[in-house]
Amino acid sequence: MEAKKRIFSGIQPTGNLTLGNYIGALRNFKLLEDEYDCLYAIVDSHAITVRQDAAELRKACLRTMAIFLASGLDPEKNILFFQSHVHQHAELAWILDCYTYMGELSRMTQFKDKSKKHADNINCGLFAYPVLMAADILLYQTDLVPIGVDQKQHLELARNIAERFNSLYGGTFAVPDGYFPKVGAKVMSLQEPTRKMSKSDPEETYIAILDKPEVIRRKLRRAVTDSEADVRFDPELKPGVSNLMSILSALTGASMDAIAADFSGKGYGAFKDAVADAFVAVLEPIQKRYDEISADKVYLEKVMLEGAERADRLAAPTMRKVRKKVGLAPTKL
Ligand code: ATP
Ligand code: LTN
Repeated sequence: MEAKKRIFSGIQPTGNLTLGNYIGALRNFKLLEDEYDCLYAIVDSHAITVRQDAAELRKACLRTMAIFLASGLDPEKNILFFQSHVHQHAELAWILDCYTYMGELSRMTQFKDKSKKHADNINCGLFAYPVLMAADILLYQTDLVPIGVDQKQHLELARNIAERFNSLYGGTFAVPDGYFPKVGAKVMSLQEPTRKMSKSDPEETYIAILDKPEVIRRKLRRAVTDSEADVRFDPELKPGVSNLMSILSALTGASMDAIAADFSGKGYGAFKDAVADAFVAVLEPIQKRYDEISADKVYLEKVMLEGAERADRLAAPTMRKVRKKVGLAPTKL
């Protein structure tokens, strides 16, 4: 039997996971779990590239693991773990730092955006963030990386680093491809629909996976649209309405034409209510499971320890190979 292809992806435990994280990443994680051999990490080391409150970050880590499980990911089929529990991520990142150019990292749009947002803390970790992400991926000989389009540039860099290393030392890393959702690869902010919905932005700009129905309805009623009244897909002229249409389409499978026809002449109020209903229908069962899982600390601990052990075993052969190729001191003479 042919071995299954390998998947790796990560989500930062920063703030509350949003509907963008769900549609762009989490939902695909679940869809891919049978066909591939999957590792899904909560990338806590990435989270400290911006200043975090330690107690809050610790809580967000566990919350994120509970959301992984509540969204249906099976911890037997998938390896679910915390990045910082598997030391090879940091180890490989250091080595890959030495094979990545300052110029390449300076061009990363996420670095430019985050540098603007955190002008008082433009640290080396923020700059080297994409190298740690490359290490996450390359450590496991990953074939496919399910991500939202905002991460495309980072994946491209990981591919370049892998190819550079392979051409210097011979085949060491698999060169990974991206896997992007067909609809909803970039869910936009509810308040500024030309910007990505982001969990580190203010509350009213996103729907969180754990938002209660009344909060979802309130946020949607306040979502920015335009001064017309027709539900029509036109991201240039009608970014707000088009974003809500994309989300509705991603959640229900309805085409843009069908959505436009359904709401023709009904105005934005009815449209927003329908979008809210679709959110609630998808999120309510996840929230119910979340409440059960997050109360079960013994189970959460078991999942995270087993995940880290399994990931560690898969990471070890790549790390041995890399150490040898670059000439680090052998551990056995
Ligand atoms: P932060 O605001 O803290 O930078 P984020 O909301 O961008 O976080 P990440 O943890 O960086 O979330 O992203 C996890 C995954 O979710 C990535 O694959 C990313 O591409 C995807 N993702 C994040 N936001 C969106 C979005 N608005 N639309 C589609 N996918 C998204
Ligand atoms: N950089 C990503 C999170 C992330 C990731 C990864 C995604 C870290 N390591 C490896 C895919 C594969 C982000 O900011 N969304």
